[in-house]
Amino acid sequence: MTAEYKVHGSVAVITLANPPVNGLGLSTRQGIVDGLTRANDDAAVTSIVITGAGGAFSGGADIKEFGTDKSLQEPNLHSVIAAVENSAKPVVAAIHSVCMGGGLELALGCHYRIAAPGCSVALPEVKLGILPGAGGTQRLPRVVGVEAALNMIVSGEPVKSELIGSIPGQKLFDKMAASPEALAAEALAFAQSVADVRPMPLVRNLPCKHPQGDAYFQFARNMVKGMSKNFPAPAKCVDAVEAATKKKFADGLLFERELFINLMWTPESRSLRHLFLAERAASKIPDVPADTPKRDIKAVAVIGAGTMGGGIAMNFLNAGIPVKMLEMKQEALDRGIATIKKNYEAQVKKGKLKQDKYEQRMALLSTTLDYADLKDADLVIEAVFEELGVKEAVFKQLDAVMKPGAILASNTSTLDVNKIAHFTQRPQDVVGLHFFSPANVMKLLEVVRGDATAKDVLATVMAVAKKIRKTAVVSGVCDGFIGNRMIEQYGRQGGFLLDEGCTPEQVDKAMEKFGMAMGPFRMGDLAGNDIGWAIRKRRYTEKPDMKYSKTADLLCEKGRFGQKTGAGWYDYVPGKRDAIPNAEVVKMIEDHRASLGITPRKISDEEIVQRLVFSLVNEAAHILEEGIANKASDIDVVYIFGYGFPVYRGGPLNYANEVGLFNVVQAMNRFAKNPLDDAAFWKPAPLLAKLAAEGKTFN
Ligand code: 3H9
Repeated sequence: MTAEYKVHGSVAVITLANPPVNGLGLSTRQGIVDGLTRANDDAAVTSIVITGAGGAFSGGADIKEFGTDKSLQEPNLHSVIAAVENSAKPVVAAIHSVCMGGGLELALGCHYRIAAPGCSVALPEVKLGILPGAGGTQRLPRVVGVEAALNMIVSGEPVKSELIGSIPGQKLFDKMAASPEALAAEALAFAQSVADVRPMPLVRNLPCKHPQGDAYFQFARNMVKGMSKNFPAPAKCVDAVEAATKKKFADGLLFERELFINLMWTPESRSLRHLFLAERAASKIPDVPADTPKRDIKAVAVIGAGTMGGGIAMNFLNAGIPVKMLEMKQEALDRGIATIKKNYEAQVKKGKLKQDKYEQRMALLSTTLDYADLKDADLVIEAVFEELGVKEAVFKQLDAVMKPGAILASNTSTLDVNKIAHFTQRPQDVVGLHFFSPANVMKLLEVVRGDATAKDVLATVMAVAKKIRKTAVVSGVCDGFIGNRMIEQYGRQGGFLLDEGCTPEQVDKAMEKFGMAMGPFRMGDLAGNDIGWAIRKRRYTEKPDMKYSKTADLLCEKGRFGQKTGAGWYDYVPGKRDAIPNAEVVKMIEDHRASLGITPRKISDEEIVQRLVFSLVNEAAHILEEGIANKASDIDVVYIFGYGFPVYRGGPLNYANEVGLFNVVQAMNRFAKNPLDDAAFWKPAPLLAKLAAEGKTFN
């Protein structure tokens, strides 16, 4: 049982004890009901306190139980809350640290609530694509008012307990404890003080009205329209709260339940729940246990003050970690510092950063032209030109000056981290830290594990990633690692689609309608088409049999490298990022197509999306099979946080699971028959073929 029962004098205390956040899983729910029964049966007990062990009152329903039989098994959360409400002795919730979702709903079912300051209070279900399903939409408006409740339910954002406690007339908290430490004793005293009060108060009996009813909810619906384009939950939250103001409590509860169950089965909710767990699972490396010792990272050095180096440095400055930047020339350092300042000043101007914080961050930044000055850094990240010879020179110097035990990281996006490691005498201390541009904004960090990388180095960089608020995913060494290796196939399909009859605009629009932040051609223009060109040139000699459309090369021969040259697949006006279709580019594509003797055909959006997304899926299956990625969900995390894959589709592999792997393989077999495509590529990866044949999914 994951709930403890103890009696202190006349008060029974039920303590939720289901780490890490006291999720309300079956055994915890059972524990609460058992505790209530015991307390009610014990004549010496006159009141009951429910609280949580460790760092939470409760984080809500157990997300890991969703979709399993346990989530439906009695006592479900409704029955638990009914047992609380029906207790013949008053029940007091003693809330602290985290009180979210089902945890808050449980507290709302209690007769009284006492809260410690500093507790994060939320109904965050909307972030999982659902709505509060155990009375939250019906009870919260009754205690904090309709507007505040709807705001909390639609945003899912936490509000601090002391803030709620300070709202005049609020009925969520009957009492605020003086401090988290004082909560337990104050809750016992409070429970004793209300032991004989009858009738016992229940939130369900409070009135729930909005003076401008219909007008307000119309306004609320308009407000959520924009945010809920691809998410069904926010609009349903409005419906549920409106029901609280219009229906009898019991009917409102039934209505909420129906909406909750329907949302639970939407692909959007499945995807968001998948992503919640995937993001947290990404930090776990199968052979690196959580208790692996970590090295202390108190000072960081960055080699290279270009866009990448500057962005990387900002991450550490933001986290309060001092950074020393090294460049070959003073002018390069000056330019780098100026860019960092410009970025911070833009944030100050927008009100996103306070002036004193900006100054504190800049004070943590120092510069040098001399490698010897880096000797005290605990972690050094190289962000120099992407060429093995250049990396070799840098790593040899680092090996000579860095103190023993320092971590030597490369920000390479394509080069062999094993080779880089062996430029030093300490390959165990070398790791890849592939930041995505702009490095101070993008959440993804690919941690590239070399053959020799020590486990404590991995454990350390994963912890550092958390500290600088990155979502880190471990990749083995291969060309392009996880993300760029997959994107190469995606780009290749984009090229074939142009040859067969599409315009860049048509492909981009189809992908953006699917939900990608940007279609492949707009993305190419943003990243720089010359980067892909350099890779293809390498491929033409490395893999002469690999088939590529030559259209992108023709574009690059015209110097149309993308936004940085004001022209790529599209035209760009200085200072703006809008992609303007260019007739010459379209003509260039048509001429090239004609030179190949291809008659253009009309290609559906569905085919565009399938070819592009399934190319990611097939390459991902190879990556998984080769052990480059530890798990399928890591690949989804890479694509969501690094490549603008739509959150509500949960990543390419989750999307493939939703489509059904059998259907994915069928589509690949169809694509393989297209003579203008690459039949060899479309042979389903063995892992994918096997899973499809067995009716399984990537999870
Ligand atoms: C709900 O309640 C439905 C009801 O309305 C109706 C039911 C009928 N369950 O984020 P962290 C785990 S829906 C299970 O890194 P932090 C998490 O997986 C639920 N596990 O820590 C991770 O595990 P691991 C509504 C949970 O300190 C560990 O805790 N509630 C749950 O940065 C640490 O997580 C939510 O949506 C859970 N509910 O933040 C709350 N929550 O160590 C979502 C967390 O194995 N949770 N875990 O990887 C959060 O917002 C944050 O996790 C929290 C802690 C603020 C609690």
